[in-house]
Amino acid sequence: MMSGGGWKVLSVALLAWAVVATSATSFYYFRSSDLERQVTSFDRRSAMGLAAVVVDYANGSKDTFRVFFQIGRNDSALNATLVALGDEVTYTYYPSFGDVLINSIGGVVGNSTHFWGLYVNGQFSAQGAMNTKLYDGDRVVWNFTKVSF
Ligand code: B12
Repeated sequence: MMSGGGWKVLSVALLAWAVVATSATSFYYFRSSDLERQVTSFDRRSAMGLAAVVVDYANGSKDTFRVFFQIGRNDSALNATLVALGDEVTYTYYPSFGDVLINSIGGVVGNSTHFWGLYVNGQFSAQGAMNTKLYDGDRVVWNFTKVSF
């Protein structure tokens, strides 16, 4: 048979245990969802993509390169082109567009009749190479295209 004092001690101990257990549970719950969020965003940031960069000189000569890039980091068509071709590419930055115009590839310079047209997955890009974002599996084609205007 427990005395009145004994019950009191037991109740206080149980109450203290309930408070500690509840605080610990919520602490670990929030900690784990925070970690989960960090892991998911790390995955998203570090996801890799693979693109093909094709240079079509429109004279029967074509070069193809495979370029890895990091989604959300260096995923522009310009970056893939520079990784593939390095200093074989020259370009001019236009602040008004916040983009670049590719002037020459492999020593072949755009002129009044031909320019280096940018295509992604067969579509003529509506923006320059810097603002054209790539996704895994994309195919970038630089085609020495006849000016039609
Ligand atoms: C002429 C022209 C071209 C010519 C420029 C050279 C020349 N011989 O004149 C050529 C054919 C090379 C060209 C190419 C492209 N062009 Co262009 N072009 C134009 C156009 C019709 C007129 C520009 C112009 O003469 N302005 C008058 C002069 C006085 O101003 P300027 O600032 O000095 O003009 C220069 C720049 O516009 C620059 N330029 C031309 N096109 C582009 C594209 C980009 C991304 C940049 C950074 C600069 C640039 O070249 C001009 C002459 O030096 C404009 C449409 C328009 N109405 O503005 C589209 C325009 C500027 N072009 C455009 C695009 C998308 C391209 C391409 C990326 C298309 C492609 N998928 O290949 C390519 C560039 C690819 C590469 N090699 O990097 C877009 C730009 C959209 C954007 N906000 O980024 C525009 C606005 C057309 C449109 N509405 O879609 N283009």
